[in-house]
Amino acid sequence: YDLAVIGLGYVGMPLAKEATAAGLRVVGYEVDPRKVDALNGGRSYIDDLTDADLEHMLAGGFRATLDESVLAQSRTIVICVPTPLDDDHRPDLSAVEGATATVAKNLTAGSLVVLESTTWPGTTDEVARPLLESSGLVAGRDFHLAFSPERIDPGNPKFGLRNTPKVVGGYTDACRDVAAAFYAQFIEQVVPVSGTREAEMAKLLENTYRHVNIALVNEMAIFCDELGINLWESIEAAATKPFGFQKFLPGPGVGGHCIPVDPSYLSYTVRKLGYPFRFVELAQEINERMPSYVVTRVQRLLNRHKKAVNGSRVALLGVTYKPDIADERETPALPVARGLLELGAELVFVDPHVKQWQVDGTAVPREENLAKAVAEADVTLLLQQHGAFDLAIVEDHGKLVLDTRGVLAEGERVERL
Ligand code: SAJ
Repeated sequence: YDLAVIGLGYVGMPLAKEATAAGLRVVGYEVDPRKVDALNGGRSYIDDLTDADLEHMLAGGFRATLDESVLAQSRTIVICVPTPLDDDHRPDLSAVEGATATVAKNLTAGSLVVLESTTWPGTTDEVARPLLESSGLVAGRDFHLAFSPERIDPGNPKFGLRNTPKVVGGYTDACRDVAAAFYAQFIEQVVPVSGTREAEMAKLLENTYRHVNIALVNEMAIFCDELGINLWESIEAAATKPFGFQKFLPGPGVGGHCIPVDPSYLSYTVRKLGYPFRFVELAQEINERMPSYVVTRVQRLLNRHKKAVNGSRVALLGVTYKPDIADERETPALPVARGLLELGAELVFVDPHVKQWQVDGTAVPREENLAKAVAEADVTLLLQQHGAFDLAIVEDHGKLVLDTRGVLAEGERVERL
């Protein structure tokens, strides 16, 4: 094979797709038999990969397999497995170590190994390389080793793998050049950097930048509410500045598997130097506090109308972490719901992408009909602006509404965060 992709998720599959479309012979290695069966059966479980895309890939020779020996028959091996946090909020590299150990058992001379998983600077050199060299082959001499961060943004209609510049750092300059040439076969722009750490750090910078800027506007939302200043307007006004300003919006908290997670990989590295990365730790504290702030705002809104949270019905609109996709990872809706339940609220949720939803094991009733949910609720809480939501219904029929996304027209019944 020209390429073996390890980890067939929302990062691995777009890579396999573009490489196959470029005429490369591609095989996907997975540890989950259900994924292998689904893919070889033409059933995609990836938001951005349709069954038609998959059929096309299969017709182009792509196959998924549980058989690790395919790695020994692949000139290039790219590792695209998750790098979550463990229960103590520390980097969990177990998937990367497992995948790399499997590669080491099947490593052949002259191959290229690339790590794409987001991780702390030094992982490729200090964790992956020793594991790979346990094969007896030496990085830079017998095989090439590189790091190239993934920049797949699920649901993004404009940017995909082909037209998103690809940063590449190598264990040696030759490693970098071989990896850059590999990606140049199907990605428009490759951005070589001097080492694997620079490539690892670029990714962490991208997402930490996003995380701290979201925390900035979240903290501003809190004091602007007390100052009686419409921050949403100020943000739109600031965004008219044609240079040097990027718009971020307050919200009920930060979800997903990138933005809340990646900065922890950076602060973990800095702490190894013996001091905190204060910016990130403060941003995490602010973003993690937003769900309870939202609960407080619901409480104040009800109280102003002589109601208590206890016994009130709250309609939660949108429980995913991002609009228009069915991904609930780290969704702030969960801690918001938990806080409201603790105060005795009665919840229903409305979300076209989520068929059933639980909070700590308790199922939250689902209301299919937005108008009904909004009309019957004492307060409606807009947490995610799904395109499917007819916002006029919320504005017109909501008894009381708290809009955490700044998309509704404010009025005596509708309040923004
Ligand atoms: N959020 C805010 N305010 C904002 C932006 C986001 O509260 O101004 C919240 C969202 O509601 C969400 C969380 O932050 O809960 C994360 O949102 P996101 O738009 O960053 O979405 P992600 O997690 O899918 O981030 C991905 C990242 N892509 C990669 O890591 C390859 C990120 O780097 C992209 O910038 C982002 O998509 C994007 O631009 O959509």
